[in-house]
Amino acid sequence: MSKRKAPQETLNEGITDFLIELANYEKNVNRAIHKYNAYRKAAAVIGKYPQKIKSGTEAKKLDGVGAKIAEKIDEFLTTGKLRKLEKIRNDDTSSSINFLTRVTGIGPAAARKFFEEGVKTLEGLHILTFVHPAGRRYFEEFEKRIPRTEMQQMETLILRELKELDPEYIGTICGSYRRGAESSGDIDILLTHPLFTSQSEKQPKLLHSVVECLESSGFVTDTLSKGDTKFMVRKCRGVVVKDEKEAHLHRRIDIRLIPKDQYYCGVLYFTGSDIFNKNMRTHALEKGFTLNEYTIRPIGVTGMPGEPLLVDSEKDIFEYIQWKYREPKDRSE
Ligand code: DCP
Ligand code: MG
Repeated sequence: MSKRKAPQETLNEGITDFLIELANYEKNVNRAIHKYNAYRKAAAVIGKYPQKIKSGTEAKKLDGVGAKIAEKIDEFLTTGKLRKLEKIRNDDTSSSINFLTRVTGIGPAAARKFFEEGVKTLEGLHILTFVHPAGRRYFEEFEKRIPRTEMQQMETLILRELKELDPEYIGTICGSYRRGAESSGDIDILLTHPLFTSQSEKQPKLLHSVVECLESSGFVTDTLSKGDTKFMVRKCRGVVVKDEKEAHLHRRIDIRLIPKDQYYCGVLYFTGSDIFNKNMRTHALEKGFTLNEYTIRPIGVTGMPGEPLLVDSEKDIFEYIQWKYREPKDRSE
């Protein structure tokens, strides 16, 4: 998963940018996840709105834009800025914590702890040995979006390596790329293999051999963590890019090995978007199911979730909850 949501290029870019900045502030500095969700949701609907918004009242007609956000939109449209944001940007605590959360490996809680211990800058971070060196070394490179053409090349390269290693592997590049985005923050790869199910023994070797293969071909240069299902590696050498400067950039690759029977719940979840996932989970609950990144389970009369249902495709999940199937490109919210 990438650390930052990049600003979307739309008609209402100015508005969606400030909403996303406010969302990140609420998440990283205040740890106010509901406010974060509200800003993200508003940014998503406004991002999809086909006209240039001229007033808060106009925006308020959209589902997800309330009175307070409408007021901010008015302020932004009339003055070209937002006092609240100016204040946040000038505040030492907020800007330092926000900054620290941009480093791979540092979440909001750790960022606050570092800040309280006096670490405010990347320089300060260099003395912290427990932040993974790659998270610091490639800090700036990881903030650069990956163009779709490069994503496509990496997809081809990775799927080819998988096939050569063992044709039984199934791999999907999820995330914003699968939703058709013109650029992505990272590469989210989900892997499975028929030998690995939630009932079988763990198969860490299935993941390790893929990573080793990508390492030995020089594609992957650093590995962030070697757990048995979660995994982070990166690099983009061996990829032809338009801009020479981009040929040397390191990219974040997030690889996860998932049991075969949970694969499609995983693919659905990691395809996102996060807002779409939330809406789908809410709909599932209304229909009496609990859905997460691993399983879909019916909720019984006692209110307890039952056994996971059999899932053999994303479509199965939509069918269980009686929701019309949506192609990945239509899953922004
Ligand atoms: N996800 C989620 N809730 C979260 C984090 C992630 O539902 N809190 C899911 C939906 C995301 C997917 O995981 O689409 C991948 O996470 P990313 O952060 O990589 O998001 P994207 O791939 O959508 O965007 P980007 O292009 O910035 O990587
Ligand atoms: Mg991503």
